[in-house]
Amino acid sequence: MLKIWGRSNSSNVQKVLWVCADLGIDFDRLDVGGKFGGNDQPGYRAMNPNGLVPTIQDGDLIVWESNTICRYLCNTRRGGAALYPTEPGLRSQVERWMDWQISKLNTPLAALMWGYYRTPEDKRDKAALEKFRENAIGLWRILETLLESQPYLAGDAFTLADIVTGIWLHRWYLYPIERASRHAETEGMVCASGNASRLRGAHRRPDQLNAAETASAHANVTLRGD
Ligand SMILES: N[C@@H](CCC(=O)N[C@@H](CS)C(=O)NCC(=O)O)C(=O)O
Repeated sequence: MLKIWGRSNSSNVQKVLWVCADLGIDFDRLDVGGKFGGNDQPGYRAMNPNGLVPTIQDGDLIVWESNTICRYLCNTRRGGAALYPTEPGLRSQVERWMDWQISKLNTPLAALMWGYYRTPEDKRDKAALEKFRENAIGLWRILETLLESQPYLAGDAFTLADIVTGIWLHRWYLYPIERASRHAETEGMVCASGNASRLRGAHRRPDQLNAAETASAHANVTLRGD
């Protein structure tokens, strides 16, 4: 059986759990990282030298890096091509948003999380947090603009692109910040558009989750542990 190391309140673990839920993959998950620790142990480091979660084991194979794990699961499990199309052109549309999530979106969204949930109020760098907030709004606006003309990030169907950005969109709506830009048009795009809420809503699919992990993508999506 597939083994997953990683606490379920980690954004990167949640991507993997979401894929498992959608594809009906059974797994054993071990709480590692955050308050559970274990990721600094030599045994864990031997699997994943970064000491980060998630890591998976499938047979003899160890895989780390959450987006890579998501692609691997889609490549090896029945039904995976729906989330990760095999046609090269369509696949590129999924992969570009997965790369974009890691290279662009992750930076301000993670910084806001650390700034608000890992930093005491009197130690927060308010100017930096404001910059990250504005940066994030600009990035969401890119998605909003795309979603004006198509239902999902890679086109007509829900894919890994929506999953890896969706976990951050969910958090974005939990942050104690003003999500609207100072500009009415950005406010309209980021906050009022049904597209944002559709993508956000995609995260809330408890019917798709197995009983053991319902909490991971639903009630147990907490910011503090990330
Ligand atoms: N690029 C890596 C990042 C992994 C990562 O940063 N994981 C965080 C949790 S979201 C982590 O392991 N933090 C240390 C901990 O939980 O103890 C991936 O996508 O898998």
